[in-house]
Amino acid sequence: MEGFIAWPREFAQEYRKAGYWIDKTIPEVMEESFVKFGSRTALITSQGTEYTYEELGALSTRLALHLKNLGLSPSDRLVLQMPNIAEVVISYLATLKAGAIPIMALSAHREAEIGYFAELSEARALGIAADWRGFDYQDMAASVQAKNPNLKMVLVTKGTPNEGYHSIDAMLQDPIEQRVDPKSLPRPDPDLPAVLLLSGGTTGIPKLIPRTHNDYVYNFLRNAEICELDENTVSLIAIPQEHNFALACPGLMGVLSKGGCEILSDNPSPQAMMELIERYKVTHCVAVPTMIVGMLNHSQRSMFNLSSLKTILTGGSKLNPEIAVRIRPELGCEVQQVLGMAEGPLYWIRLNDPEEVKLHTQGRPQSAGDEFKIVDPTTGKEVDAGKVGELWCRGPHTIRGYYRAPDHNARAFTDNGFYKSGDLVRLHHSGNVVVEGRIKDCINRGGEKISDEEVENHILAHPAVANCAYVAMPDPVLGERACAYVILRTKMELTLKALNDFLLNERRIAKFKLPERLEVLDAFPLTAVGKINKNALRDKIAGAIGQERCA
Ligand code: OOB
Repeated sequence: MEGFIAWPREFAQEYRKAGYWIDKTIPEVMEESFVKFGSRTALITSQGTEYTYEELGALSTRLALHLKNLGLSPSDRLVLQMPNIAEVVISYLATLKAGAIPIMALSAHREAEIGYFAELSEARALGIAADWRGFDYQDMAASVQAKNPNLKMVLVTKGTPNEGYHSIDAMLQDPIEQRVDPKSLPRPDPDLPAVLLLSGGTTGIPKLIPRTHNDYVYNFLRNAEICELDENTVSLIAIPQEHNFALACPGLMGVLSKGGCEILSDNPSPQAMMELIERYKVTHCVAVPTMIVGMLNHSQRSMFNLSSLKTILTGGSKLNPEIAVRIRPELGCEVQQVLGMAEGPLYWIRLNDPEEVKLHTQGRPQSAGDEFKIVDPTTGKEVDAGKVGELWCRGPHTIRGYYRAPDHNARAFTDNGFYKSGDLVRLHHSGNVVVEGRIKDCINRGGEKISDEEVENHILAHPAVANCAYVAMPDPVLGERACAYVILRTKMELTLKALNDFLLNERRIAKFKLPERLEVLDAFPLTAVGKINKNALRDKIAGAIGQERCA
């Protein structure tokens, strides 16, 4: 596939020999579960819909046949953008069954992001919910289509489709499998991309991450083992289903591979999460640290029966040890940390690790086939044991390159295929890594990653702005929020509201990327080589916030 970088042959051979790659496609592995666990409940949504394994299997095959009928061909890209509703799961599985490649967008994305993914991937289809939380996704689809003639097919759920668009709900009602043989669905090559994930943590504009059937199947099967999932697992997912953590770490597919049940919720508030934990006797809760803090500090926590909870799986941003120690005494369950990346690397705590390791480190590689180094990013030489350096990773579930991004790949990967994560870590004496910071220019807003450069480009388009720097400021709830430093053009004025109105209405970017503070300067501090000194700006805003809190 053009724009996709495969693992070198000798590595592929080794990964097969070691049994990591089993040459099954994602639909094949899922189908085994649909047959094996037939009448068990596979999925319950916070909107109250429930599906058995059999039903999920049958409905996703039905929709796949309809997609094929509409002209979706093997390897076509489909941008999947839905909130946490059952249709996101069914459409994801159906896209794979049709041999097409879903691009896992977030429902928070807007025209800027969706248009960019559609253009970069030359997507043929877009799957959306008609409108959700007051936003009209069909309007957005029309604008994206106007600029992307490849985007022929818009598939719509939860509402009446506009003219020329197709109703997913109607297709799910129409038993096409009685007319078209499901065996006519294609079988993709397991060495080729199955899914395109979005990069969270990279420097620069967002990238698309090709995950192959072989690498992604291994990813979720291995994660399901590490998290000790089984048929009795009830897993609550209230982060976006399209996120790698929710999809495959072990996520939806890990739970389904073991016969468990996923509770999919579109409400990430601590109250809603605790209600669902009690109602469905949730055993495994997937949460970014902000959600854990929310549950721990919720004033009515004692009103909920959380006794079913065995483990909270957490990652996406750093869990402070002070929070980690409160989890067992206050929530009555274990915490299992993961340092994960959509690019593939996964460092997991194991459930039988000593307390010190569980609470103070972010884990070790999921696989014996994973290699990692902690290096001085300027020289590429490994740092002394226990010292902080950049984490570089290579292995059977770590990509060798972003999709259609040759220039960036030359910077983000070493010549021998290590992915330069941009995360600063140190090796704990137990062999686990501890995250100490990062060198990549992005903001981690409660686990949601935002690229500085992407938003800076939008801010620079504002007529009042001469120059800008978008930097992280510390936040007690989300860990970080974004602050925009700007230099204004002569005689111009700008308020945060005016800037954000511009970003939302003119540039049409996702709301979670909006700066939450605006600072106007006459000049920026510069580094020795004349670049904007972002570290100095980050220190400046952190200092200002610290002082305001004390005042
Ligand atoms: C997960 O994936 P992404 O791609 O959204 O973000 C990756 C970045 C990492 O490079 C790191 O900077 C940060 O998120 N991160 C953590 C962390 N887990 C991820 N930082 C500190 N502590 C952790 N435990 O965020 C992701 C993917 C799969 C599973 C879980 C999270």
